Amino acid sequence: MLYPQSNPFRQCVDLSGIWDLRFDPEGDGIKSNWFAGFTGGRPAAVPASWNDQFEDRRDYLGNTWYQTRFDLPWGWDASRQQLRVRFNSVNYFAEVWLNGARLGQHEGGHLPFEFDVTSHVRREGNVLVARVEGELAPDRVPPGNVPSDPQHMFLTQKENNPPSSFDFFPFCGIQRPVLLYATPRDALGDLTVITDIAGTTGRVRVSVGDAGASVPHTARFALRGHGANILAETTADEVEMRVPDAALWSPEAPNLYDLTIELTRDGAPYDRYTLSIGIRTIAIEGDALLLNGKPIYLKGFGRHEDFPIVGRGLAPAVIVKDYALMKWVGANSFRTTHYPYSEQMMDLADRLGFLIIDETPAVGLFFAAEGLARRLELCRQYTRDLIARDKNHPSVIAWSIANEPHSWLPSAKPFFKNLSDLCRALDPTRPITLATYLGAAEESFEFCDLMCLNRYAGWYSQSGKIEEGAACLAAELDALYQKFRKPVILTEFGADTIAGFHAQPPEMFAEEYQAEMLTAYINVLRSKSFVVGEHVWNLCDFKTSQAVQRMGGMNLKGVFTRDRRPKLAAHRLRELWRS
Ligand code: GCB
Repeated sequence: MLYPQSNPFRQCVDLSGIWDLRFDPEGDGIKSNWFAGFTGGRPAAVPASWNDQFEDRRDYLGNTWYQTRFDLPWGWDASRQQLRVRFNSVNYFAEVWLNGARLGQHEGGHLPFEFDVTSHVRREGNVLVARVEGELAPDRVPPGNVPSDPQHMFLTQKENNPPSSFDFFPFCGIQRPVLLYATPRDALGDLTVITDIAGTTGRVRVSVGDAGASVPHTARFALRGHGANILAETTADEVEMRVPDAALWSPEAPNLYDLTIELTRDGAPYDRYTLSIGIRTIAIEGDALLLNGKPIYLKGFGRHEDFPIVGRGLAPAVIVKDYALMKWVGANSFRTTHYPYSEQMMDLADRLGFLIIDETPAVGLFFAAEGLARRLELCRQYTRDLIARDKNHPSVIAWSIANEPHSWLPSAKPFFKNLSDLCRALDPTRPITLATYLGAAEESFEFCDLMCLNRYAGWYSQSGKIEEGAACLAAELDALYQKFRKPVILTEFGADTIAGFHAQPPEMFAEEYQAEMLTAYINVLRSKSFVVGEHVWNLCDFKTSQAVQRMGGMNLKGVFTRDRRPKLAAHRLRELWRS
C-alpha cells in the first residue's frame, strides 16, 4: 500500500480541518438518513480523538457521526483518473458514505483503509460522512468488557472506567488525516523493496505490485543519492539494482536513497512514485541481533500516541519533540506500543535513524473459546495490513505480533503459530517477536526469533524493594534463556513517578525511586550477554482508564511528564545511555 503523494502524475489533498460531529447514543442516524448529510453537528477537529475536545463525552465510545464537504481541485478528472479517499486511522470502527452512497466499512484503529470514489464523486458539493464507534467488546481486538475469570484474564476490567483490557485510554474518532487523492488509471499499486549487502555493494531488489494490470507497460527505476544515479528498466515486475560503495543505513548514519519508479506506455511516462529507502540488513545470529552484520544493542522506550486535548490524534509537533527527547536521552530505538504509529512517525524514524519494533494492535488478547476465531481473523488482518504499510521502512527491524497476551490456555499456541506463520510468509526478512509478562511460561516464544519480556519486580511485586526486584529479574532472565536459547529484549520496566515528589531514601512514586529502579535493572541487563536491548516503560506519562492504581486516570511511568518535562530518571538515563 503506497502512501499518497503529489507529483506531475498524482495529486493528493488533505481533508483535515474542522468537521461536523454529532453524537448518536440512541442510534438514530441511520433511520434519519444522516449518511446523506446531517444538520445540528458541532465543530470537531480532524484529526483528533473526540474524548478530550468536549466536556460532556470524555468516556463516551459509542455511535458518532462525522461530516465534511469538499469540491474537486482544479484539473482533477474522474473520467480519466482514479480517485480515492484514504483514512489513515479511525478508532475503532468506521462506516463511510459519499454523497449518500455507502462506500464500505472498516474495523480496527491505527491502520489505514481507503475507498475508490471515482464513480461517486462530483465536481462540486461532495458530502463525506463517517459513522464511527469504539465500543469495547470481548470479540474485538484489542478486547474490552472482558469477564474476569481465569478463562479470560485475572484482572477485572469492571474496575476500570472505561473497561478496557489494556492500559491506555480507548480514545475514539478520526485520529489521523483523511486524504483525497488521484492517480492515473492503471497506476502503480504497490512496491516491495528488499535490501542486501555483498561486500561494499548494496543490493536493492524492487518488486512492483498491480502496475498497469490491464495494459502492457515498462517500469523505469532510478536510485539516487550519495553520489549514485543508477538506472534500470524492465517489462517484468522485479528488478535488482546494485549500488557500489553503498552508504548503508544505521542509527549513526541514517543514509537514505530516493527510489523513483516511472511507468511508461509506448515510451511515454504515465505514472511516477518516489520512495525513500535505506540499504541495510537485519539478522539474528546466536544470541546477537545484527544490523549490517554487526551486533547492535537497543536502548529506548515504549511510548504512546497521547497528548492533552488531541488524545491519540496526529500531532506532528509532538512527534518531532519526542524524537528530539529520545535523541537527547541517547535512545536509538522504540517499540510501537501497543498499535502501529502514524506514517509520519515511521518516516521520521527512517530519517533520524531509529530502530523500531513494529507492533500490531493485538494487546490484551485472551484465548477463551468464545470470539476466538474472530479475534484471530482480526489479528491476521492487522498483521497483513501492518506489513503492507510498513515493509519498506529501513527503521523497522522486527514485527511484534502481540503485547502481553493472557496466553495460559492451550488455545494460545495454535493462535500464535498461525499468526507467526502468516507474518513470516509475508516478510521473511525480519525477526518476529511478541512481548510477554509470563516469562519462561510463554510457550509461543517457540515461534519467535526474539523474546520480549516486560517486568515490574520492584513495583507491582517486591514493592518498595529495588534490589530484590532486580535479583528477581536476573533469575527470570536466566530461566527464560535456559528454556529457549534466543536473544532477549526487556521491552518494559519502570515505576510510576509523580513529577516533583522526592524521597531519600528512595520511596515508591518519588523521582529517586524511578531513577534507582531503572539503574538497578540496567545493571542486571548489561550483565547478561543474551540481552540485546532495554526499553524503559514509558517515554512519557499517558492517559489511561480510571482505576485505583492510576492516579488521575494517568499511567505515570514516563521519564517525561505528559507535557514532555524531564523527571530525574530522564537525566539518569541520559548519563547511562550516552556514556
Ligand atoms: C504492562 C503493559 C503496559 C502497561 C504497563 C504498566 O505490562 O504492557 O501497557 O501500561 O504494564 O504500567 O502497568
